[in-house]
Amino acid sequence: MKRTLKFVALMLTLSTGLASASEKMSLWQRMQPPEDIGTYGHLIHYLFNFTTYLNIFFFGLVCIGIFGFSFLYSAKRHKKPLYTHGKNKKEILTVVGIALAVFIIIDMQITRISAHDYQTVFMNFPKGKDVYKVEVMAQQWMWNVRLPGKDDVFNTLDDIVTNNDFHVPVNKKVVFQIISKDVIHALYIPNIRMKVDATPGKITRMWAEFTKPGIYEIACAEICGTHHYKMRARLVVHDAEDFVKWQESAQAIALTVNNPEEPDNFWGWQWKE
Ligand SMILES: [Cu+2]
Repeated sequence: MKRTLKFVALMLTLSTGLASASEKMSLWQRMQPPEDIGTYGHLIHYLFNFTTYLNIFFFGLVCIGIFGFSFLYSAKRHKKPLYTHGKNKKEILTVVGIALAVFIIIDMQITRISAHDYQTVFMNFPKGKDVYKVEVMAQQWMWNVRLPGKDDVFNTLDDIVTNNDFHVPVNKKVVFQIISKDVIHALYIPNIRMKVDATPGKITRMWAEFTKPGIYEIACAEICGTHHYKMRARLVVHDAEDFVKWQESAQAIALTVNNPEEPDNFWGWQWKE
């Protein structure tokens, strides 16, 4: 009895605690995806919604079929069962017709949209001097972030290196080149609806343009070991003025801490255009 009371008391404390933590947001708000701050987040959003709504629609249709036919053809209404094997021409044509229509109108449409976005946007990497380059090395359990510094060349003494801390300018094309030191991780930025695997021995890439200054979250989206959860990182999107200030201070620190005697600190690579 005492134990039960204790349990109820604990549950009550927990539930009130949870309630106060989420007071500011309604259930509906909490169910929404994080704010989209990428120029192409809407493309992924669209495809995701398209498939979700279609699934809901077909789920409803199947439910209506199952429960509707069970009701219409129950033993009460149909004493004598009707056996059909769906072998006549009309039945076969109906089934094949519906299957083909679903495949052409829905599946091929989804494939067409995603292939188009993939080719024209996500794999169409910006190049040149205006690109803001970031090298990322994932490891158990941390994100190492490297910026080329003033000389725009990686693995030199003026590189800015941070841990679990990403800094990018607003409204600029940002390219991430990613690698892993140990196991497979995945760089996930929910606010732009993008993620890409970090694989040992192979550089993967992702690019984006952030449209709103602020502080956002980065996560590892691949179970990578005991402390996988620790790979929660911070993404700071700076406005133009703020960015210059941050860059100057980070550059100054980098020049004092980068030690040429420690080759382990120079894990970067030559940028792959
Ligand atoms: Cu990880």
